[in-house]
Amino acid sequence: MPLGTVALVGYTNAGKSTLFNSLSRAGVLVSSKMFATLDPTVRAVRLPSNRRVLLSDTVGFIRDLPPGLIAAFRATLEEVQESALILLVTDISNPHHTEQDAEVEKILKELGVADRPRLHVLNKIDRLTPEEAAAVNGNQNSSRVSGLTGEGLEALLRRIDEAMPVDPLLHLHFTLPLSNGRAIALVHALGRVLHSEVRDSTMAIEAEIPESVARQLRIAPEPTLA
Ligand SMILES: Nc1nc2c(ncn2[C@@H]2O[C@H](COP(=O)(O)OP(=O)(O)O)[C@@H](O)[C@H]2O)c(=O)[nH]1
Ligand SMILES: [Mg+2]
Repeated sequence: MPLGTVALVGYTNAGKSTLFNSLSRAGVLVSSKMFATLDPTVRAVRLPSNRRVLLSDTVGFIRDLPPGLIAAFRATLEEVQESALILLVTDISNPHHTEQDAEVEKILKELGVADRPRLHVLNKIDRLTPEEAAAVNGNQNSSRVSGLTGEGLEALLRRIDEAMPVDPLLHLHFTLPLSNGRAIALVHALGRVLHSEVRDSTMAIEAEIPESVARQLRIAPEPTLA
């Protein structure tokens, strides 16, 4: 059961947050409560194949970001850098969408993720006339959708399923500090916890978790005592 993180990126107003909400509804939200309290921009979503992925919303990409903001901006985009798959969301109804995508592309390069597996999401297809919509060429790496009406979302979820790299489950014993609620929630949402036990201020866990999650949380296997 391969797993990982899918990051939504795109210019401000492209419809990322709307898609974040409609995709997590369409994809059967899991562990919503656990995540809502920890990080409102990350949700676990089940794909048509039944595997789970984390979907991550990001702040808008704006033109000419002041240099002073770049550090803060980078920090919020850590999720993008650690993602297995990037969804580049375009407002296809905006006459400047080509320019906007070029700006986003620059930032993806800056973040060092220009080569990350990617799907292009042509959003707001509902705002086009049938003639305009027909002229928008979808291809293997692009999906025409409307985050507002839900059109194309099931097909997009299937694309995501196909595009996610294989991410094997590892059977690990490890401990996490109880103060690291985010990590504990991640392990429970994306892995299969076989045993857990609170010891002082840590949680000792035996679980099957995806390799990507182990890497992200820097969980190293602990020698099991014979
Ligand atoms: N017509 C239409 N409007 C949309 C669609 N997706 C988003 N919007 C609208 O576009 C605006 C920006 O959406 P939002 O999700 O906040 O964009 P973000 O800045 O990329 O997160 C909002 O007014 C949304 O209601 C869509 O598929 N169709
Ligand atoms: Mg948003």
